[in-house]
Amino acid sequence: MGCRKNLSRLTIAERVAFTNAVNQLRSNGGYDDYVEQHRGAMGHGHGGPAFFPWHREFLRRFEDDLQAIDPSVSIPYWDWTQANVNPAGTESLVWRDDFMGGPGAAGTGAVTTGPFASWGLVRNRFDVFGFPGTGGTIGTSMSSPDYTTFRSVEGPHGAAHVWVGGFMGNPLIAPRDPVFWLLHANVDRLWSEWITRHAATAGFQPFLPLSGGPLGHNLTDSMWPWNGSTTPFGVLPWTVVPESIRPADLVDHRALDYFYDTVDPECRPVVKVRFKELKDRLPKELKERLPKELKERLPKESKERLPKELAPKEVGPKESKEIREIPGDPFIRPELRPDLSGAALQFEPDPGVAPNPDVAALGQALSMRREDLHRHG
Ligand SMILES: [Cu+2]
Repeated sequence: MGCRKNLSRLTIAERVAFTNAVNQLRSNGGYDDYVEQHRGAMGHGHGGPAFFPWHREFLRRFEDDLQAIDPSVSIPYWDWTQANVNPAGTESLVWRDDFMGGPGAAGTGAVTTGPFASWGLVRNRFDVFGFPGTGGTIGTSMSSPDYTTFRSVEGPHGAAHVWVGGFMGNPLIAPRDPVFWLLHANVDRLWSEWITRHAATAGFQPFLPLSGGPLGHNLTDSMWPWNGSTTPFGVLPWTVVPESIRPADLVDHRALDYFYDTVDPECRPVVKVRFKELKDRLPKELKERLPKELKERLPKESKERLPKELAPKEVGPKESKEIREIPGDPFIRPELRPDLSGAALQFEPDPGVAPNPDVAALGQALSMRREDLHRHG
């Protein structure tokens, strides 16, 4: 799965990851095959109904190749109907050194900046704060539930190609400029948005015609180069096993396991507003739900879980009263208290025996102790 995001939402790390993967694919020799496929598909994937599904499959394969290099990468889209600048309006988010590089140089049109500076790209000398526009035309096409009307979006897409110019202005070599993928991700997003918007319309068809169109442009026609056909030329070696890829296989982008931030909930941008909503909503839900559960379940559970010997014993009023009634020393039960009566402590010296001074002293001490106890008893 991957989220195709508006390029203006990419982090610096995401920009770098994307351009790195594209550069690596080119170093691996896997990039130029795509340029060739596109060149061969002038009649197959352009100027007719198959324009949208053909490029969908084209992008999906390219994205697969990028993800084999870096699984975190998805193709960002360039919404060319609006300016893509930083909030202060001081920087372009497209034509910058850590992304697509700048416009072409005066005279030659050579692109000498950015991650693709060594590719020998050629572009117009456009204003990096400008943009192709065409949003009004696209909006009109999008509002119709009829595919034949919608697919006139191919026109504004062409205007964007021409605005970038250079390689991009020439359909035979347009994919040589990596901005091609960003422009076409936007075309693909528009198709997805249009389908989502009109899917509930009675009799809606995400693609037409079902039949009667030129070969390769009907719903269940297989499309070159993924059908093994050698017209206009064979696609070996990059597609070894002929496959039958038809427009019908491509009408649901979600089934192809990628998503758009403007269409799919999985991909919606997380912004501060959403966090604030969560913050406001959570305590409310807690009030509504959790206290009830706490009352009914949690205390009961904790009592049951407590070992028997640790469960608190109730102290009855009688027991506690008895403890308080013990006079004197509360730590000795009445029956165990020593007999401190006068008779028990009476000491009479033997008359036949000379008084032992120690015994006399002991008797004196005992008498004093007896008197002391009686006073406090
Ligand atoms: Cu194309």
